[in-house]
Amino acid sequence: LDKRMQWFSDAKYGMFIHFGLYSQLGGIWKGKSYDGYAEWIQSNADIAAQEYAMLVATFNPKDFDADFIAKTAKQAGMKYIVITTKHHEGFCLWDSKYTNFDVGSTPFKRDILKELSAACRKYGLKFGTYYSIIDWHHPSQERNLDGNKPSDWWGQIRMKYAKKKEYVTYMKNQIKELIDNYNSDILWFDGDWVEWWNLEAGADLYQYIRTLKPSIIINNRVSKRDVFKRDFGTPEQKHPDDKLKHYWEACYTMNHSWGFKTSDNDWKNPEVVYKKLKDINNKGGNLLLNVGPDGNGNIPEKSVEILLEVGKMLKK
Ligand code: FUL
Repeated sequence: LDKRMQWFSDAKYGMFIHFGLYSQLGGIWKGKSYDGYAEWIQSNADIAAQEYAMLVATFNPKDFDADFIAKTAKQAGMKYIVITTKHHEGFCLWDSKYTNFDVGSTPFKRDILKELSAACRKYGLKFGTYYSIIDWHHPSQERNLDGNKPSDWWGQIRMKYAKKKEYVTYMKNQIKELIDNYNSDILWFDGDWVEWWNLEAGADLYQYIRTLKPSIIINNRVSKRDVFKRDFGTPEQKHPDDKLKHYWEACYTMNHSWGFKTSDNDWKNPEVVYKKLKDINNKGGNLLLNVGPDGNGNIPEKSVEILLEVGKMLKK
């Protein structure tokens, strides 16, 4: 057993938060409701990056309450929180030195990561940061908007190879901010499936981060997930039937979408969530259960209800 992984394997249960510019849309663009994950709306509705970027001017989640979120997670029996600091859209929930496409440029201005990391410390929770490798806003990448959707839906993000080095430096600089300024305990990557992100690039990034903060825990999506495997596996909306030899954490939503979606009201019963948690834990895994705050920063009431209900069952 790896000492560095001890707290993680003891934790068993954490909160995932999907929050970004997309939270304002709730899955609707220009009056039309789009199928699929709400945080994917830029891609699903084929919105050009410049047009999408106008959402910065209206991002004002005035009800965002980090203390309430951390307190709720604690009451729910969770031991850590992982928040999307930068999802595929590229917008940063902290005031980054390396871009203006961040919360510092919104009317809201408040540093969401600063508030949430402080609240996590207050309630004795570990603080994790999700960071997407794919970035639909960064000039190094462009989505395929030529009208021919490739048959491989996931492959519609192109890297302009001349700018790849610049982007990797950007990632490293930002990740250093997440560690230096918010003392991130987990780096949770995503988007490793794109063809331009290879095993070597991932291994190099992993090493860089471990050097910055040796005790940090990094998910397997930092590199090609199925090959790289370290530090923990990340089955999504499913989990293995048997015990595994390596560390893992299954992530699940309580409805269907990760990002807030107005039309997505098909919530799991607290009993179902409780059973899932127990089953995952019995097989040696953690559950990372998602909430998607709306554009005002409020977690849907139904989510809070489920969290607290499951928390009660855990105390019995
Ligand atoms: C996926 C992403 O594409 C989804 O939007 C979500 O963040 C999920 C947890 O991971 O790969």
